[in-house]
Amino acid sequence: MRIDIITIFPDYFDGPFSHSIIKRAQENKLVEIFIQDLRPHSTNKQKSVDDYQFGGGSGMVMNIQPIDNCISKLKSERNYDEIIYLTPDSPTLTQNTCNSLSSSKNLILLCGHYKGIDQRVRDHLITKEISIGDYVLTGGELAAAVLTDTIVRLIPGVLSDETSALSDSFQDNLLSHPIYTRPSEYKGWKVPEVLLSGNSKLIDKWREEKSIELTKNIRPDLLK
Ligand code: 6GU
Repeated sequence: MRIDIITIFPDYFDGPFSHSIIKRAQENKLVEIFIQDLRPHSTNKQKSVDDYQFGGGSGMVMNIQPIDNCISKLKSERNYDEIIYLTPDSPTLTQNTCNSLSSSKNLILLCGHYKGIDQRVRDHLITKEISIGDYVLTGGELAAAVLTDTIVRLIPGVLSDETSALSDSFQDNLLSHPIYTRPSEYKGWKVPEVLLSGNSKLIDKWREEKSIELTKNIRPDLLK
């Protein structure tokens, strides 16, 4: 898979993809992540990428020209499965969306900024819009990093234990059961007896019951 992230803050991504599983996925050529700096695509002298809103109102709006230029160049080089704009005023990301995006070959992620983006970008250049939750971030970069992480970990071969993505919270609309490791007792706090029993049938039953109980208490909306 190839992911191109279009941003006005290319340095932002020095951190998120340089560690642990996502770093190894790139080293193993399971994914290539390219950070595309938007500003050089601006054709004006100041290399500006935003302007005032028609009709008045506070906040700057990202121009269509540099974005169109950047997306057009990328599209001339390969076909993209989706061109995604990260913005809070759009459908919320779910594990289902992550699952289906994880079989893409090429993706573009566009990070929004300022007040927003010229609507014509959304109408004519973008194929999918995603929010990562009902709260507002200062920009789309963090959301793009979140989306990239959720997708990359689902690419076959990225997680060492193939089953571990399948047992994630949300894959079956249930939260994960509690997990423990040694010691079996710490400061008098004990690990549930059943997990030490060696009886895998009982353990599976306990885990399923705990998953359902936790989901009922914490995320009843998932059970509907
Ligand atoms: Cl995708 N962008 C911003 N700026 N804020 C968000 C978001 C995206 N998703 C949730 N909040």
